[in-house]
Amino acid sequence: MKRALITGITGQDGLYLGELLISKGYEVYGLVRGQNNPKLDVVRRVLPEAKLIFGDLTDPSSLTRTLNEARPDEVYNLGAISFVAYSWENAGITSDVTGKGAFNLLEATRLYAGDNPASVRFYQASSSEMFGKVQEVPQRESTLLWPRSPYGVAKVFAHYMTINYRESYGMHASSGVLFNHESPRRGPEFVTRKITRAVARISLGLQETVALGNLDASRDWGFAGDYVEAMWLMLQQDVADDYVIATGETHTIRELLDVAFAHVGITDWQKYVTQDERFMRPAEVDLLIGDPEKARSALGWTPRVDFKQLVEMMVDADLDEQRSLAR
Ligand code: NAP
Ligand code: F7E
Repeated sequence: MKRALITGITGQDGLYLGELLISKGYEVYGLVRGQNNPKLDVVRRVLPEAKLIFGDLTDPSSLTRTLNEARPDEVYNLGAISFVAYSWENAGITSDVTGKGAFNLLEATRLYAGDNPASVRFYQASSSEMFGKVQEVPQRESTLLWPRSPYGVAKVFAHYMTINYRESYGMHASSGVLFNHESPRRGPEFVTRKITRAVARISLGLQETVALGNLDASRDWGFAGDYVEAMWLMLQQDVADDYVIATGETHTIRELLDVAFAHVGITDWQKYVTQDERFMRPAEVDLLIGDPEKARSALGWTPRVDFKQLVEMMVDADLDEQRSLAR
């Protein structure tokens, strides 16, 4: 039985990856931070088989203890402060967790692996946010990075540190440059879920309007359930490498609004949407569209859920949730 350690197991991807690995017969260990973490109940319900260990990416000794207890064959570093807008207001802690936290885990894993650094496979959750002010369209593995947020800068540090540990110590360390991926488990602060939840509530008469920021940004949105398969595939390769994971399609926030509102029979969504300066960013990433060709040819990975299916799945889940809350 293979053993895997997941940091960020309480997050969207952590839950999907935990389910995938358990379905493949892995013994799954999850790092959980904080005293009385409010997401513990969700993890215990979705992943009753997972063994949870308390620690924090900013606390190296807790990572050493976690590795000794979990004795993993594979380490998936999904833990991060991941909300881009928050990262301007909290750049220090974002650097500590999202950037230096990855280094802390790489170093703890290297020391844990001892004489055979490649014996423990390592996945780093890199991000399309690293492309920022994009230097090439579509973005691929070789595209120059130009981050536009403290979060993006922290991810660039973690990305290059992962490559450096591979090149310096021969670690089997891979970095997945994942474009935006969403699901009904997405945090409500991200634009997809904010919209699908508001659409559900507006259609049920529970909310009148939703306030948003920039409606013209374009994102390459995929389904989180598809993307965690790519993470696992990367660690099954003989040689570690970096891969862009994306759908190859891009859509604006306006298109997202079209599809989400149309799903509940509303075509004139403009009267339900206001724009608010508070949701504008100091520096925006205008256009993201990834080229997933390397992942397709080397890993055999392709996304299964398209944009419309994704948005409709999220609206349906929010309708169910809102109806059950109203009961
Ligand atoms: P998420 O839902 O925000 O989950 C982040 C996870 O990190 C949570 O489990 C959180 O724990 C944990 N965490 C935060 N601070 C920590 C700390 N100090 N020590 C240990 N764990 C900590 O993010 P996600 O959408 O699942 O994304 C997973 C990873 O992929 C993240 O690294 C994210 O930056 C990256 N990524 C995401 C996307 C995307 O579109 N979703 C795209 C590219 C890359 P708590 O529950 O305790 O807060
Ligand atoms: O914003 C615009 C906003 O917060 C998407 C994270 O998972 O993906 C995610 O980062 C776009 C931006 O995601 C609102 O300005 C408009 O252009 O959903 P988001 P993100 O910033 O792309 C990357 C790949 C990650 O790695 C991150 O961890 O939507 N937008 N109005 C808005 N965004 C939000 N949140 N709220 C609004 O009201």
